[in-house]
Amino acid sequence: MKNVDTINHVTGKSIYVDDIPVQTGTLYAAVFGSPKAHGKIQNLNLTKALELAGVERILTYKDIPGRNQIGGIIEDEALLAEEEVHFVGHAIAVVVAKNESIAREATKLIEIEIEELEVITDPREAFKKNQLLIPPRTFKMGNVENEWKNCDFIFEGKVDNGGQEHLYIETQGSYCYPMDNGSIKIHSSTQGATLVQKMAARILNLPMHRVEVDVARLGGAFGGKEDQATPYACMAALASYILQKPIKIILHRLDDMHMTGKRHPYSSDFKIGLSKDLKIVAFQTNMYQNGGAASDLSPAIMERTLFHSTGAYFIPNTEVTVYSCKTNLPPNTAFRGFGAPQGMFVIESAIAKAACELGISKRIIQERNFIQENDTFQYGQIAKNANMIPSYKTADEKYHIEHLEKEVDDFNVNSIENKKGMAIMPVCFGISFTKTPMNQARALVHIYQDGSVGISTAAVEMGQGVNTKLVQVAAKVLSINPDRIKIESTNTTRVANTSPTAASTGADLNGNAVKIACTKLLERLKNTAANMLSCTASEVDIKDEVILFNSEKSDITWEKLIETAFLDRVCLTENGHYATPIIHFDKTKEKGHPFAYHVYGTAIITVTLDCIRGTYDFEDVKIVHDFGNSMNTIIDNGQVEGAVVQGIGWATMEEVVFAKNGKLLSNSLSTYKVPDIYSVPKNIEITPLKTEGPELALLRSKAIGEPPFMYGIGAYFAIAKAIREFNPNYKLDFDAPFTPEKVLMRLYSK
Ligand code: LUZ
Ligand code: MOS
Repeated sequence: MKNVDTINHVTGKSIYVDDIPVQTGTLYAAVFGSPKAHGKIQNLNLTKALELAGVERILTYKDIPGRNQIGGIIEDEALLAEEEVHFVGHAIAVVVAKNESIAREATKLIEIEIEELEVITDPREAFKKNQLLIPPRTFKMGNVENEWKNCDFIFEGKVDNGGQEHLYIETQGSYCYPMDNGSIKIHSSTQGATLVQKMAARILNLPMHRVEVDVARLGGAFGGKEDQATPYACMAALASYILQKPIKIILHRLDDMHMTGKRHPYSSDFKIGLSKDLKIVAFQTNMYQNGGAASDLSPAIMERTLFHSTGAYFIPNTEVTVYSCKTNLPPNTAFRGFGAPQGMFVIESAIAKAACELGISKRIIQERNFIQENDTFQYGQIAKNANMIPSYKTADEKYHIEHLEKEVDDFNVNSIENKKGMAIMPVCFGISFTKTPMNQARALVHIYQDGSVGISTAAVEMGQGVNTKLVQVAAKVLSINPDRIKIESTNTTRVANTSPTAASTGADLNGNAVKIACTKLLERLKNTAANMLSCTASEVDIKDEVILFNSEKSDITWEKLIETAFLDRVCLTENGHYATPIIHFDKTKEKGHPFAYHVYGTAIITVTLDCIRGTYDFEDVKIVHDFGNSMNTIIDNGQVEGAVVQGIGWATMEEVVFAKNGKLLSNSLSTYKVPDIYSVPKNIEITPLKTEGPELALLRSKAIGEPPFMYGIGAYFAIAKAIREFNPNYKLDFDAPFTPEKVLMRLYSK
């Protein structure tokens, strides 16, 4: 089934926040952000800005009727700065004006004096000064200290990874207007409608039932709108509530780039010990997470880094510590993978270092250490249906890995200016929010009198195709034509207390809620059909919109059934509630069973370097991916392709650069390079691993959003390999992204 939104998207008919027809009297807001990364506000002079014709009002923290606090996990983030600013772009005031350009113009007329304080942008420096957002956490298994002496080889090293700009096509935005009874309605480009509702209620000192949040769809999010759509929705809500006017705020791309947080850069130290037969015996790492100026989602991201710090491997002795460091950057936030890519980059680097020192292929060490059935993850969960080795074996059978390696070697023998490199990237990613209570969802299903169906859930459609999957579930359970089903906007008055659409769980959680609601409706409708046919409910069924009696077609159609049920006063509405069973986690022991299941896969990435220029081409990515029993191969393949390209972008070309004074230098699309159609691998071949799929996945179709992102990490090691082919003196180092500049330096390093 094709994505239900495709035609509206490509014909420009889909409505995003900025497309909502505005009410008469709508005003526009723009944010005044701090020009300095750290300091005390000595004086804020709004006079000139207020004098600009068309400016209606400028709001500061003093105008907030409730609490000036939007921190979700830790309450350490003000909506509008009070005495101090902590990063460049830190919101201080909201200008409200007759139109957008006046509002923006006025922000430039605001005068501010800031007594500057020391600026820290580096997480290790923050750590040295004891600037931590939260206490560190450690996961361990076995006993690392005892085991070093039993290792035949020990290697140590340092690993750095950069940030990543989300670059959703639709920037952060909100449209908000007052309703009667002192209520407000907020349209927000958020992944988490309830998060916006809760924070706006807090800011305005309203009960949550006075705040309605509606999300039609997002123009991309990638995690960037899990938490960071909230401030802009709250600013619109604040202005709307105070002025009693409709308010629109849409961030300019350049403001969005410098005000919002990104993927977390990490700097890490590792120590890895191996036995003679290349089994990893012990692994120890300290990771310094660059959290930015406030906690935001950093504690949860830290947690997922810990969970995935051993990658796709079983390591009997581990000790992994993450420090969440406070720096003067915008608070870093959720981004596809959510800390897992950073963790996996470290273990892959450690293996690469060992391989390089031992003079063997990295693949040999990878192969010997993959996690297997019944192995214990360092967080206590036992690996079940562990598809790592099956995915690798399938890749080997289909693509003949040694043969591919030989092809690369042959090419390199005969080529001087160009060198090829190949790398294997295994993925094992846990599905479920790591915070167990978040793994719940609800669906509200209405069947209307004409037999059409309207469904509301907590899921936010952001291009990932979740609405299509929800349609498929309802169509399958009710056995009706998908055209009869419409997915409504995500709205807090229809579905309350939602988890954000995140953690790759959107389809599993909300789809299962839809399945539960539709199943209940089906049972009820079978009773109606049984009455109509004067038989028992167990004798009837619905197939392709026709009622079956003892498996034979009757003359009762879906429409007739619904009409009769309505006249019989049968309830045609149902609510489904789903909470992932089995999962639990004990933070005091750092052990439990946090994930419903894992997604596995193997990618083989090949690169060709231009050794004169340092540029590269990824011509070929071959993937064996564990989809389970994919319910929609068009959508799922699209997610794999997009994720791989985004992952390669993070590992190679996307370089977020801040100056020492905390100013973002890669602040536009001319200085921040993302993969374009020319840098996308020419061939991305995706082979589904043949499995049944787990029961806890929606219709046994595994979560797809994030896992394939991490295949992109292989790009780094493919490049490293190719550089060594040209320059044998190059000792591997681990400092992503591997930009052409860095590649060129290493091609000629001594
Ligand atoms: N968001 C979140 C996530 O709040 N918790 C998670 O575990 C998570 N994992 C991946 C992406 N977003
Ligand atoms: Mo996310 S990184 O919002 O799943």
